[in-house]
Amino acid sequence: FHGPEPLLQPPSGAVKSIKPRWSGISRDARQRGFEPEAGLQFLTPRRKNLTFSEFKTAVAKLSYALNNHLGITKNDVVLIFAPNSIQYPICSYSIIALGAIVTTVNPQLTIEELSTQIQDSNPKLIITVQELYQKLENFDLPVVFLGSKSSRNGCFSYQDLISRSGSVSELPNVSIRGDDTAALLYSSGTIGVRKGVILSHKNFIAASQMVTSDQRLMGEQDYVHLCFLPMFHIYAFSVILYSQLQEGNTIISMGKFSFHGVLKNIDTYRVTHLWAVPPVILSFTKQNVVKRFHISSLKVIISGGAPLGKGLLMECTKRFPHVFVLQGYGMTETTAAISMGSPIMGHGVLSGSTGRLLPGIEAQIVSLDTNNYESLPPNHIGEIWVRGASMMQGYLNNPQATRLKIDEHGFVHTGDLGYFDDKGQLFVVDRVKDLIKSNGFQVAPSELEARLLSHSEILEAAVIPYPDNERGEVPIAFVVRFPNCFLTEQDVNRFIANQVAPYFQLRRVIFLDSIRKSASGKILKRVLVEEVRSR
Ligand code: AYL
Repeated sequence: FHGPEPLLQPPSGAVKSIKPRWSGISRDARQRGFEPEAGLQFLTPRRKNLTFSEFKTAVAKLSYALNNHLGITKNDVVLIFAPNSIQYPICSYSIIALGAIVTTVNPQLTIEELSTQIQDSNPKLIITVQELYQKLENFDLPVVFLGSKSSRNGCFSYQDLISRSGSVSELPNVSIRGDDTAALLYSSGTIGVRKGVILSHKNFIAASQMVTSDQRLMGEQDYVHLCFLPMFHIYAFSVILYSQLQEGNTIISMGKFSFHGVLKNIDTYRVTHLWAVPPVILSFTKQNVVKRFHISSLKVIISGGAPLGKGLLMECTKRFPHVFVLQGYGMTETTAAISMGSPIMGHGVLSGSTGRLLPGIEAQIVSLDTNNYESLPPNHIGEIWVRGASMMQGYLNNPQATRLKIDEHGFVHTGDLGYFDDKGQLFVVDRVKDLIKSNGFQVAPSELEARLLSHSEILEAAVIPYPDNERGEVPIAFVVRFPNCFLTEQDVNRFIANQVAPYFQLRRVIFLDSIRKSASGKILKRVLVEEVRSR
């Protein structure tokens, strides 16, 4: 299901809390011919754009219906199991406005994985689309379909619920405190079990203030953010939806990433900001930009979610010379962003760093070699620990995992390896657990992956450790070749051998048709470990 590609469009200062920037329709939107009809409109699933006041009314109507017709009240959990759409943020905020808790699910999860999340989070209601219903049939829970009709008995349709709310246009009057839970987002579980991350209202407020602080310095502008990243994931949920809507920016919702679709949307909607993950940057650098699209509106491309080699960043900058290509770093447990490059401050630009810490975040780099948690000076690599108002409240039903992640001083132990340079720019190297330890030396798989990707015949690459009796571990590589390329294992070995110390030469190269990635662009290393075992 990737339906039509709707968009959220802000005018009318209804949602603004600081100062109404939008009065009527924006200049830019007018030029683009998005002018909405006067007054509030009845929302139908086919409507393709929304003003801020229409958005607020839709949230008010849906919260009213969730409360009055489906009995959802404060602290109840509601699960959204759906692809990106214009209704996604409406549903999320309707739940949160009631003081209830939203939990989101990747539509690609299997029934078993879904079942684990349902047991853990105990939702009272599921919001989904017809196409995904098959996976939900065996759960005895009320269901709302995002659409105009519900084809099943005992289920409700979004449209029906909105209609039942009549003339309601104000948000529910519920007492909500900053520490109340707003969302339960599940960590990606690329290595271990997925855990429910408890995020409060205060966490989201802090995160969105941090992420948009830079835009405020840039002055009043009509920014347009493209959202093809999945809305169920913290990256899109916090950094794009929550933060940009509260800032009064336009969001263009895209169902699924395609290079062609992205260029077309940049052209049509004059997109200024594009949020991406490394595989997307990779596809930008390895495909030709289609000349017939006008992409001059694009100002910033931000990559995050997984390591991005400096080589790729440079390549992408060459492809889009008028654009700042930057990195952001964050995690679900920190309500997304910890650090981010800034075009105005000039940090993170072309350096390969993830920028400087966002305002209000403290960090230290802690030595891996000792057990006394020594804090390291600039240019020394260690584990990144962070603290601030956007740190999670803990993991749901898992006090032990919570204690391991957040210490008594409030520092989140990220499990990531990195360092600060002299200018305070944070470089994220890789995950501590993914490091390959060979003969007492350590190498980050991301470093070898970046070297492999610099080969003109290699489309995708991944490196994992492999047990070795003599050396402890050795690196092995998975490579996807460009179509019609006949690179051999020997060629790849030779290419790497010329660049690294002998103990980091590849023990084996396995050619694949594709490499599976998580929603946030992380290589699913456990899938690769199984792949090696099966050979
Ligand atoms: P989760 N470089 C290297 N690794 C990264 C980076 C980066 N720029 N960003 C995230 N990661 C890895 O919970 C890192 O291992 O959230 C981190 O612990 O799915 C893990 O991803 C967290 O994975 C933003 C805001 C990116 C958010 C995000 C992604 C949050 C991913 C940029 O500005």
